[in-house]
Amino acid sequence: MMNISAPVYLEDKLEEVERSGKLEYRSGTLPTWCPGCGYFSISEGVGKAMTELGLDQKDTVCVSGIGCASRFPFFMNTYGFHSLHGRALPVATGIKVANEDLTVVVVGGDGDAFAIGGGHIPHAARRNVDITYILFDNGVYGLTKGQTSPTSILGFKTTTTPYLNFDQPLNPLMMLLSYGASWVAQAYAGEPHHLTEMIKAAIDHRGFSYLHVLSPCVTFDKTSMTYKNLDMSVHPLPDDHDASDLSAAMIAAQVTDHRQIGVYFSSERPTLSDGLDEISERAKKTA
Ligand SMILES: Cc1ncc(C[n+]2csc(CCOP(=O)(O)OP(=O)(O)O)c2C)c(N)n1
Ligand code: SF4
Repeated sequence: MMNISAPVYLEDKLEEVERSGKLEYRSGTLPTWCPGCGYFSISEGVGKAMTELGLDQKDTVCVSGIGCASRFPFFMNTYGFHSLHGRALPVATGIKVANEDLTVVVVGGDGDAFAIGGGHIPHAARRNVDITYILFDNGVYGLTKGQTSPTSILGFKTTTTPYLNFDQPLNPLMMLLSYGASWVAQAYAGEPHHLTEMIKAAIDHRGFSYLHVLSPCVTFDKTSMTYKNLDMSVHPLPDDHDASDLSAAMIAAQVTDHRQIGVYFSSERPTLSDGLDEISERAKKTA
């Protein structure tokens, strides 16, 4: 006899998760992401990291631009700012400078960050704004239905590249390292425990922390950055990697035959707010 199991509705599942009390950072708004999207794993990781770090929801702000990834603040029970395409970092910088006590987490997709928003990243990084930038990299424009992005791999067939993508993808890790980001790491949505640890470390870092998360778009990419391909190509950074050595981090970031996850680089220096506080003290003395 055929065994027909009862359907599971997302609303029921969410209620069950909420009753468990494990995801206090999730809002009552149901995620609109496609079933299987890597973003579920990232959002769960952020919630877990915030819980484990004991962050107060009233002191936490999630900021985004536009795209599937950028819908994230709606699904979080923190303060949120769904801003303009590519403009999350200037908004987040303003929030942090206005109130240093806030924990500011910026999220966005590869298009939002490196296409329209590409001009803002070097400045947030070099000024060492004390915020965390979590980049949801699926190598494609998801929200606008599957065009290539600046991180699309060579040979990727999309609606905008019917004869295959021939544009060299950017190397975001190399870019962030050379922009002067004081903390740079990579994680994978298919490795949720490691991902959560990386998110915690990123938020804990004092200064500009950049976490690049590889995350499959199950709807518009059936061939390139899929779970199957990433499961095979993602490996941890070597045990002897020295995250205090910028040159070592840059060498690791240039590995192309597989994807390495872990902390590439970590260093400490004054933040933008430190600099502004100092200037303000000096100005008061000369006034
Ligand atoms: C000024 C402006 N230009 C273009 C768009 C159209 N648009 C919306 S989202 C998007 C790209 C989204 O891709 P990505 O940032 O990679 O995020 P994903 O949807 O994959 O998470 C584009 C081009 C827009 N909303 N505003
Ligand atoms: S279109 Fe892609 S990135 Fe957007 S929610 Fe669906 S699977 Fe995720």
